[in-house]
Amino acid sequence: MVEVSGAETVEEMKEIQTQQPNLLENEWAFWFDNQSKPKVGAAWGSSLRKAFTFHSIQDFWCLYDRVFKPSKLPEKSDFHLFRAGVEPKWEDPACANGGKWTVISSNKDGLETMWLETLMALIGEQFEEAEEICGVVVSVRQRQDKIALWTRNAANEAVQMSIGRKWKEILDITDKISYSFHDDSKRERSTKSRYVV
Ligand code: MGP
Repeated sequence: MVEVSGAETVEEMKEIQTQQPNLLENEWAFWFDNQSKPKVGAAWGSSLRKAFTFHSIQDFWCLYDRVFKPSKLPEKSDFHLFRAGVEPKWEDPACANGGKWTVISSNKDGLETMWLETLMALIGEQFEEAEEICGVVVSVRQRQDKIALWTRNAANEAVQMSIGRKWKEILDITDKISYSFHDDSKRERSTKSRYVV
């Protein structure tokens, strides 16, 4: 058990622990996008919502446990965890010159585990190039579920390759993963892979 100075009883300790949240290095926000019942003619992003911003490990666990698990998502929906102040859109200045690494998942348990591992790596700032990372999106789809790690400077191949390698290590996967540029996605629906690791 973590020792809390100044506490003499368990009750006092619990009280102090609830008063002293373990602050994360950065503030993060959970978002969701439920596109399962799209409105006719609605623009992309019209169902995208910011849900909660948090700054402590306690709030993270509470939000994750109660809501932000892919198993709770209906088909055609996404959860996002992005740095506070960055919107999960190509149009956001932090994402505008960026791209994403994508991992495909063929089974729901694997998706759940990879999502949690990625969330913990982000809020725990496990990537050397942490500032390069905008956030992560989990997408539940009929064809195949996926997780995409969004980064800032797509053209910086060395940085993206390093992030891709580290992500695979965190997820403990050996299959190849690929990186696409948002700029390419804006131009055409099926985007080519720019980097593979
Ligand atoms: P996508 O991210 O390439 O794939 O977006 P998704 O949502 O996994 O696709 P699905 O078929 O599996 O559902 C698909 C389309 O959504 C793009 O071609 C765009 O038309 C639109 N879109 C997606 N994103 C992330 C953005 C965005 O950030 N901004 C805008 N304007 N449109 C987007």
